[in-house]
Amino acid sequence: MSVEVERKFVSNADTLKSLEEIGAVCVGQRQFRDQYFDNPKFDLTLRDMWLRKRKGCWELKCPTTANGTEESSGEPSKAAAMCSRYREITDLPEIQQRVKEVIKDICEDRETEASPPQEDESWLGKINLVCFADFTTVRQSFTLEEKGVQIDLDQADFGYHVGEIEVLVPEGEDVQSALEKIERTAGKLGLTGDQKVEGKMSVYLRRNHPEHYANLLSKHVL
Ligand code: V4E
Repeated sequence: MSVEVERKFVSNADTLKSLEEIGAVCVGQRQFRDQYFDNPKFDLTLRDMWLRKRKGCWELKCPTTANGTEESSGEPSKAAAMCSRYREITDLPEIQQRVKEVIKDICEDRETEASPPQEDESWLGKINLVCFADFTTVRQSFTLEEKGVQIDLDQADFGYHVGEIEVLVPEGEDVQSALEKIERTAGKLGLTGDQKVEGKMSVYLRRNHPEHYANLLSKHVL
């Protein structure tokens, strides 16, 4: 398990030039389809839990609390405020267990606990999980000399472009150095704004599920 720390930024026609200027190296371009799942009441996403299938693999992103020096120093730094951090779980049995813990709270009459973790998709139906978002992204990825920093430029098939600076932190390690790496990279790229930039999902939900989008906004999930 690891914690993904990332800062999104507006990517435009000048971004590739800026990346070249700071010595970023393109390590490839790939295309993937993301399918996100939740029950009809959106019990997962209302808890800021994001279950998705990408290239045949399941991933669950869950909130994590800020840790390390940023917390002990009181007010979060600007770097911390601009970044999101999520625990990423990729082990299917653990994903199923965590999802069922949440859904079980709400649908206690459903027989999910006795089922062994399954590789097939019947577990989705048993807890009423349906696909609520389905889109494809073309992603160009870049690395920097700064160890562990990846920059992705995403172009979603519904017409939204976004960049992200990302550092993966092994579970239990301090996120502070990841925040510093991201802040340094943002500085090199000349990202001066202090407004959080919308992710693909946010834009997708605003267009396709406006009521749920408003609900997530009101609960400060987005
Ligand atoms: C919406 C959301 C999550 C789902 C994944 O979103 P995102 O990180 O934008 O997707 P992607 O394709 O870049 O994933 P990656 O390839 O990096 O794993 S996870 C958390 N959220 C909520 C959220 C938020 N509240 N604020 C921001 C800036 N982003 C996401």
